[in-house]
Amino acid sequence: MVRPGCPVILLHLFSIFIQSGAHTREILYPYGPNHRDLETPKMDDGSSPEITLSTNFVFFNAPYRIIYINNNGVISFNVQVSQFTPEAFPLSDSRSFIAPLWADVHNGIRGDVYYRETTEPEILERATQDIRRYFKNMPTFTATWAFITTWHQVTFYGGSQTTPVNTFQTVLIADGVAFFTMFNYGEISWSTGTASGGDPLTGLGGTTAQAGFNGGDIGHFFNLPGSRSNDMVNIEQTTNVNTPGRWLFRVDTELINPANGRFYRRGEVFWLSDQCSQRCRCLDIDNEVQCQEAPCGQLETCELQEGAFYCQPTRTSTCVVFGDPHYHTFDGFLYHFQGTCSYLLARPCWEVTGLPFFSVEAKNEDRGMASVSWLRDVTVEVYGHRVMLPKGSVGAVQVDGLMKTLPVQLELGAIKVYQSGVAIALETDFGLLVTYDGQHYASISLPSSYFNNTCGLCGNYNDDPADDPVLPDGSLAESVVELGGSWRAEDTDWRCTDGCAQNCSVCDPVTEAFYFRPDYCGLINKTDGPFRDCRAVVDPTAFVYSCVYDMCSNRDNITTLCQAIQAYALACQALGVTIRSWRSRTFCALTCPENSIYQVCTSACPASCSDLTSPLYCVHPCTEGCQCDPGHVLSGSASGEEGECTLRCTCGPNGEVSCFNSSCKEGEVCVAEVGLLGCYPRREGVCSITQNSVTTSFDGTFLLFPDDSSYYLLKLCSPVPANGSMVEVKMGRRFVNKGPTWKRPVVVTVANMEAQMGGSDFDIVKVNGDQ
Ligand SMILES: *[C@@H]1O[C@H](CO)[C@@H](O)[C@H](O)[C@H]1NC(C)=O
Ligand SMILES: *[C@@H]1O[C@H](CO)[C@@H](O)[C@H](O)[C@H]1NC(C)=O
Ligand SMILES: *[C@@H]1O[C@H](CO)[C@@H](O)[C@H](O)[C@H]1NC(C)=O
Ligand SMILES: *[C@@H]1O[C@H](CO)[C@@H](O)[C@H](O)[C@H]1NC(C)=O
Ligand SMILES: *[C@@H]1O[C@H](CO)[C@@H](O)[C@H](O)[C@H]1NC(C)=O
Ligand SMILES: *[C@@H]1O[C@H](CO)[C@@H](O)[C@H](O)[C@H]1NC(C)=O
Ligand SMILES: [Ca+2]
Repeated sequence: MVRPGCPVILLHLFSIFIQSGAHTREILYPYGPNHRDLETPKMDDGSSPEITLSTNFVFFNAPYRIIYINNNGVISFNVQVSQFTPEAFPLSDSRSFIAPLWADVHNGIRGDVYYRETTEPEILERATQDIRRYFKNMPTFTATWAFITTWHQVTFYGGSQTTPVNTFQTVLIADGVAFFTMFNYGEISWSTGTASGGDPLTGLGGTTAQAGFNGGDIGHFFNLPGSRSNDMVNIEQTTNVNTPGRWLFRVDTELINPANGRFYRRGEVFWLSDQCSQRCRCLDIDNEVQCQEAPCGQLETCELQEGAFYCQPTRTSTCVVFGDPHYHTFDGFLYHFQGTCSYLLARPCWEVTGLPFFSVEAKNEDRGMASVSWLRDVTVEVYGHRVMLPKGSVGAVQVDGLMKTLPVQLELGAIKVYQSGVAIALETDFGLLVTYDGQHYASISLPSSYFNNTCGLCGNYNDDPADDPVLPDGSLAESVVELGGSWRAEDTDWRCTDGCAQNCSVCDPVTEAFYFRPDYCGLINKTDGPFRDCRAVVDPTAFVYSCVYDMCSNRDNITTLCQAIQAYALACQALGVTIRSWRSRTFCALTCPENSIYQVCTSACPASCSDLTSPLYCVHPCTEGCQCDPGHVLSGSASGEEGECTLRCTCGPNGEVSCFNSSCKEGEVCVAEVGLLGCYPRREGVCSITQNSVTTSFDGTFLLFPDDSSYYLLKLCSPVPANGSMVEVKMGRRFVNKGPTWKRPVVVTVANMEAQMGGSDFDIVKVNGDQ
């Protein structure tokens, strides 16, 4: 059963400090029979007997004295854990435990699970040094107690003596006040037992291992990055303490403290050093980080935020296009332009190192009235991709010619496209934010790094509104038609025009005054209205006039009025201004899809099945729109299916997202046809021939053929089906006296067409006898 949404509680973080080649052995504390370790029973899902510790161990604020070592990669408090298929934390029951690698171990087949409580001086000394090294704020920490548990070369349920093994360790360390858990991952090569859907030979696939902490109530938990994904088998290459394979946490406090490690989300951009000289990006493959020399740009400052450095633009400016289009430039200049072609809204005018190129274009259309036009599609080009936000689109955009279901991430998260309130938002890692509501309202927000360097209908972004109506050659335009026409972009619509020059809107003074009333456009400007807190931030004048203009052009059309008011509401919210509820059941009501409800202030980066954590990191102010009901998150389409052929993800009833393999059927390939990705018949069977042999047939056989006959290489065996077409490929006979360049001809017949290749000139192809 496929559900449209899912509850959310996963943390999905990635660590940065990655080096290749983990030093497997060195990170493990000494263990085994030589160190007088005890062993758990060699059985499936077994556990140690109850162990009473010599001291309390404090975990999420609660002291525990009783622990169990469970074969399935779990150290539990007060109760045994024999569950073999891991679940994501937090669990809905009250079990509290520490899971270095929760998966279906079978040490009856292969491997040992060792444990010992210890106060050996050399162990305590090593633990002391490790904690001091990784927790720089605890220089006097002195370990007084440790408990070492080691899963040594254990294989999985359903495996054998020869199936892959995992070696990992948990060291509990304490000084009576502070309590730590260290995970040391040696060699991790399987993730799943066969009872959890794993492969019997590799131990991969299925419901993969989970690592982290479960506090026994819903509020306290921590999932290690990659948990319950195939990434778990690379966990020995990850760390939060700059030592591959090692993860260290202080666990006694309310929140799990991941040492001094700073997590970066996949795709996140940050700078190394307080000079911001190295620009880095966290890739979402292999937990890697890619860095390059790049200083901050103009009007950017290097700032420390939550332990990491970022080049922050000193400010951002927004250009808005709305209604039958009004253009409100980066510098605040307003004009009405009614062209119906494609126009450049903004791009950098010239190249500046460190400033990525982008361009935003809009295609306008007329909607039945020749004198006015409206936005149709907004197209953004960036990092070599072309993303089109089409008119009326909900939950999908076109990426490089293909329709994709939202959310979409490109270039490892450098470009993100997602639903944001009523609009689709496209955001890049350099701070460009383009939104379009699919109806009439688009905005382009650009950081000040592009100051005095933009071209297009959005102006030149130099804080001077007066010089915004400039032509590409730098001179001032004499009319909006001239201005608009000068920024025309390529357009296949031959009938488009640059709009009317004069008397575009016709409204007599009385009607105009009517629309200025506070129950019409005047609502925007009402001193005690829903936007009263915004008046000081965004000047309502231009929006009121635009609204009246639109109402005059679209006489009494309530949709037009709602859109004009919405434009002001969105402009206010984009700047973080609180607006009050202005829609009602009877006025401009917004209908929301199933399982969602209209909110005047909802996250601009709502959680989706592909990124459950986005609201936690959302830097954009809230926006009006449809908010998912509790327990639901956005997914591109109702089934939660991704726009790819290989992975189909569903949101399970307990909040887990499971992606299973639904690749195309045998004989089909995942390709795009007419913009839609899907499973289509494979055209990959290859038969290779030379002049005298079939080197590989479709099924891989080698065949020699004699020179003196002609052959069918391919021919339908059964009669041609009524709806199919005839196909035939023939190889001609060899003639010995034709010279060295002569090639045996190949004749291909499809339906009524015949093509012949070969003969004396290989470059010439004869079709139906003609060259
Ligand atoms: C903008 O750039 C132009 C040309 O590079 C320069 O002449 C002008 O002074 C700049 N304006 C501002 C406000 O920086
Ligand atoms: C525009 O309208 C005004 C008043 O209605 C009229 O006087 C003027 O001639 C019109 N201009 C054009 C170009 O139609
Ligand atoms: C907006 O309201 C103010 C104060 O009531 C008024 O002075 C101004 O003319 C109004 N502007 C518009 C465009 O209606
Ligand atoms: C109002 O304008 C919209 C386009 O913005 C159009 O779809 C709708 O049909 C119009 N409504 C009326 C009553 O004319
Ligand atoms: C999905 O199935 C295909 C074909 O059966 C296989 O080649 C591929 O490795 C599978 N992918 C995963 C992630 O299991
Ligand atoms: C051709 O017709 C057969 C039988 O009617 C049908 O099963 C098949 O899908 C059709 N193929 C195409 C390409 O339309
Ligand atoms: Ca300007």
